[in-house]
Amino acid sequence: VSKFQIIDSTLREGEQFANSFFTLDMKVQIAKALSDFGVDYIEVTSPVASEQAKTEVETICKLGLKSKILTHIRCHMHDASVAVETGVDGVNIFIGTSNFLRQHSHGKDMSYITKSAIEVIEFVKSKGLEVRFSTEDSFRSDIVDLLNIYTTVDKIGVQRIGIADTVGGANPRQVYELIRTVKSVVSCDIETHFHNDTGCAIANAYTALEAGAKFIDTCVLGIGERNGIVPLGGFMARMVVATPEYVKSKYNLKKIRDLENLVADIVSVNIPFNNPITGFCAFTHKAGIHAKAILANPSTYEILNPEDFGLSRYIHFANRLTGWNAIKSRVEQLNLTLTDNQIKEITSKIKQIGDIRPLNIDDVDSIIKNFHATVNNLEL
Ligand code: HCA
Ligand code: CU
Repeated sequence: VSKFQIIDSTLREGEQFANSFFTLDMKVQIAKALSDFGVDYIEVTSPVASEQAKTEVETICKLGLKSKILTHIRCHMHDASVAVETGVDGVNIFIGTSNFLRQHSHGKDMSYITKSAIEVIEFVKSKGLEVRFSTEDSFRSDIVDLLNIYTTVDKIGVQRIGIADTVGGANPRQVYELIRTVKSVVSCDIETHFHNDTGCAIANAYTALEAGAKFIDTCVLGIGERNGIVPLGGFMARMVVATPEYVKSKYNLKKIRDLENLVADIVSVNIPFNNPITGFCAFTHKAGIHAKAILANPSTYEILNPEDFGLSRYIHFANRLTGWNAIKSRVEQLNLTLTDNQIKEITSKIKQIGDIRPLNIDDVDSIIKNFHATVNNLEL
């Protein structure tokens, strides 16, 4: 899984998310934020999609970002001839190879697909640009068709071939097998694209790397067609555990929160409560047993360190599952002094009330302060 690279498609796949409406200025802001975070490639909507789309690709290419810029096109000479003039570093070509797509989408057979793939790839290469060739709906395509087309394009000399789970139905074991098989017949790198319809996108991306893929397509917050693809933040959570030095030295993890907030704002969604890293409770510990251990050593109940992302952990002490260690830490935060026995007494009061109704921080703070005032005979 080491030395993977990220191709972020927030500005292409992400534009296919139901809520997305990107102005040029928004696209520029997102592209800059992605580059600051450190994604290796940024994939942008095809310049033939509309007049504005063409301006967007050209403008983003002129920003001089650290990330390389790709545009995503159909396997057509016309699309390719427009794409190579935009200033991109490379072109991501795709075409549907499953029966579903051949019958209900473009209606072409494999020999036509192969012929046009060769023509388009050779043309893009002749312009000195990177080329990737991907089959859409790879997991429902015939394996013989896939291996034929991949070996053909590999011989012409593409940088990467792409494997796409367009409908999000693949599971990690299928991913491992397909990538292993393809890897055994090509010499170029393998890129993957996983939709998240069945909740396997991150797991599939990770397994793809284990099987020898090198490039993973992501989107900020996973936005894309339907419920989207591999989310950049969640994928980083997975990878920082798998390969901490590489991830921390290469990607600017402290920018994840701002990047997600930027995109969430632009597409008018909230960060999901259970989002890896940035969900509001991602580093909140609640049960007394957890709180005690976390206060002693955070790694007891944390696989991710919030500080790596510029975030902090939180002990949720205002509830009936709380324990006296959590309350003690709150007492210290309030700068009060009480004995352990006194704190245990307060804790049982809090638990009694917590059995009857939800508590908030203010409630608990008042209980602590009243108790403190009483034992010290102070006026509040
Ligand atoms: C689509 C295309 C695609 C392309 C993936 C790729 C997919 O919108 O249907 O270029 O590898 O999911 O198949 O996003
Ligand atoms: Cu897709």
